[in-house]
Amino acid sequence: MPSIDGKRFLASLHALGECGALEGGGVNRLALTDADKSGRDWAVNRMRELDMDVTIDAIGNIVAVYRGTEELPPVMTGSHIDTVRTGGLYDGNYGVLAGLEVIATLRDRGIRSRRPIAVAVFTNEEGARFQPDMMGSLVYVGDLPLEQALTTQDAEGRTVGEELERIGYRGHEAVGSPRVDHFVELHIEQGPVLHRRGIPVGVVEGVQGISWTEFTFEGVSNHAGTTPMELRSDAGYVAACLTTFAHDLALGYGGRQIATVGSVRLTPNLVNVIPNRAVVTVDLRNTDAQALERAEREVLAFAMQAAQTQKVTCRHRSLARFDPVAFDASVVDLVAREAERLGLNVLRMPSGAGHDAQMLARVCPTGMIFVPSIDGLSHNVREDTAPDDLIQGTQLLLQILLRLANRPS
Ligand code: HGY
Ligand code: MN
Ligand code: MN
Repeated sequence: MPSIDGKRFLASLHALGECGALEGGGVNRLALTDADKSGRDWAVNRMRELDMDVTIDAIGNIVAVYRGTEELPPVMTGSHIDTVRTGGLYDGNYGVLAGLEVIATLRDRGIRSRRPIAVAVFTNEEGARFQPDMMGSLVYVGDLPLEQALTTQDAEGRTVGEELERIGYRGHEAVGSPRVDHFVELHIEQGPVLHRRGIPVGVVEGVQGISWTEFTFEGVSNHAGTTPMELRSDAGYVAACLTTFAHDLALGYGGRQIATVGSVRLTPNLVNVIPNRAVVTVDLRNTDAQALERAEREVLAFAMQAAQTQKVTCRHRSLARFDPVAFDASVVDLVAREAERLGLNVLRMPSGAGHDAQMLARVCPTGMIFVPSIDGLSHNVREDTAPDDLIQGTQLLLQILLRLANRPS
């Protein structure tokens, strides 16, 4: 098996990290911003340098194909290069650049596998600006109508379609092409498990369920100094109650239940005005589908009750909802086998984060490989992974892609 060029690969991570680089470290490449465009341009340019056939589809997914010796559906890898506002160098970027390093290694040696190998950059995996997350891959597999995705708005009212047009990535290729033979995504764990246990490879068995809900509470703005407590309709207070309720509910459930209130927007957001409006997001996740549904019901019931007590109205809408996903057992076993062939210790585990792989799993045999995140940090500018782990993970990806691309049937 050919060995990747670790130095070249690490340099590519830092080169892409220049696109949308934040002062003091980290990256801000929110989906479809100019920074995302600069990252996309960098990736497309690299794909073309590697003589790959690059297509851009109607939702902006970029698919680059390294031709095989036979015209067959490609084995695909890839991930995303959009980030959260306080992103790191590796979330998503690692999987895309590792895929390109695999191609560069094969090309250096003039190796052509039987099946083509594709590297994909999926649009708006993060869902930080436009919801749901994994938007591009969900459209790619046909489970989110293209029109619905294109008309999705951000908080300022700009649509996905307009922003794709503006950055020059509203492609003409029909979504979902090419049809994919297998999909394998390499990603950092983004949690503490592998690093804490000193294990270099996570064999990902699936992804936990994800539920994002936006609550809008509306009360009455009033003077902070003259309004007696019993006369208030304080939307901000209901938002605070919901925040602590969701947190305590997750602690009470135990197991893998987690809850996050990541965004609270108060209006008019002034020190001496009782807020008349609060828009709150609640992110609930669990590997257990029933427990997740129960948590959703309890959070909704509490929100309605708390609003009523404060004489505040409550509206809610789902921003994203995905059931737990199990990856294809044969791909999961292949990841474990190839890691062991490299003499690497492995741990079979679920993914806490959502990934494009959970969407590709709807249309082809799919699996994921994790490498450790130092101190489990991610969605944080200090996100970091040891260079050896990054290189080992890429070498493992190369072996798995070649096994799949060269298999006889
Ligand atoms: O939210 C997630 O799990 C992913 O980062 N989109
Ligand atoms: Mn990611
Ligand atoms: Mn992420």
